[in-house]
Amino acid sequence: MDRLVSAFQFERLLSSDSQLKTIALLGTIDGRAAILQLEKSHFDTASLPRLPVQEIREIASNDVYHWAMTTLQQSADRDPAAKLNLIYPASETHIRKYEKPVLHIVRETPELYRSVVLPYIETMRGDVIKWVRNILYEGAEADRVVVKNDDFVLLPDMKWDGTTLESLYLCCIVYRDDIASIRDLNETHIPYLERIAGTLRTEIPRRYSIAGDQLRIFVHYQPSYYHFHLHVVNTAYHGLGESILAGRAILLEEVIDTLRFLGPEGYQRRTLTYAINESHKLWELGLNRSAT
Ligand code: M7G
Repeated sequence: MDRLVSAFQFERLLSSDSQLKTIALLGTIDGRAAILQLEKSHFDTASLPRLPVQEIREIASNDVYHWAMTTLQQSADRDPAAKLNLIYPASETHIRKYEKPVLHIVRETPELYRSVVLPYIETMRGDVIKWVRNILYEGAEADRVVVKNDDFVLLPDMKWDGTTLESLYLCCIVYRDDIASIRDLNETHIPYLERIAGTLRTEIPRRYSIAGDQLRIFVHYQPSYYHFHLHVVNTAYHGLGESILAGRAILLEEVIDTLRFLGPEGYQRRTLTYAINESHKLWELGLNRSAT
């Protein structure tokens, strides 16, 4: 990875978010597209009472108030300055995903799902989810797995630094490959989903000091990857931007209860209202005609 990062040739800024303290850069490595994302780290309170403050440039003082800019003592093992994500080689879909979003609320009717979204999902179910198969069957990230059973593998999400409990973010990937998104769920899946929810809420507190009811368990619609998976995040954590907002995230228990009312057709009966990025392929494929 060190070699890849040093070979990264900057091309343009894809996005920057002052609230999330992230930037995503597009560049090339050995002539192929690469995305480098940096996210400034949270403070490591475990190192207190040692103060990490290094250089200080005072801005002003007034009465009992003093403020300044500072640098921090940092090292990649303890107190890292930032978390780095590299996607290489990056596809056109990756580039669209990391570009500054321009979001529109769309209403996806059952008809639009069948005519526009389903054919798109079919095209997305190939190599793009290689990383999922690697985790399920090839032992990728095996040393980080939190729970593995007949239903799923639970492991730290790529978005998490793996240590800060406040921003705990786990990804639960199921073994079933017949559920691309919530659109494939119906009432027959209720016991299955209840079992998963129950296991997550009892097993995670055994491994992290967090209560079962402090876990926000949700799915995305649209997800980026069409193999059923759940996001599991500390309820105290809000620094996830669009990923956790209404219009993208749907709580697992809400999904289960909705299924009780939808009958055998399940989610394919619903009109789903959500936010979609203008740069998402589905926007130009037809969702632009369904904006509210
Ligand atoms: P999503 O709802 O399909 O899309 O979630 P999103 O990425 O727009 O949220 C997929 C989830 O899987 C995200 O939370 C990703 O951060 C996470 N993820 C993606 N990849 C490629 C990996 C990976 O290779 N390893 C792990 N542990 N998590 C990943």
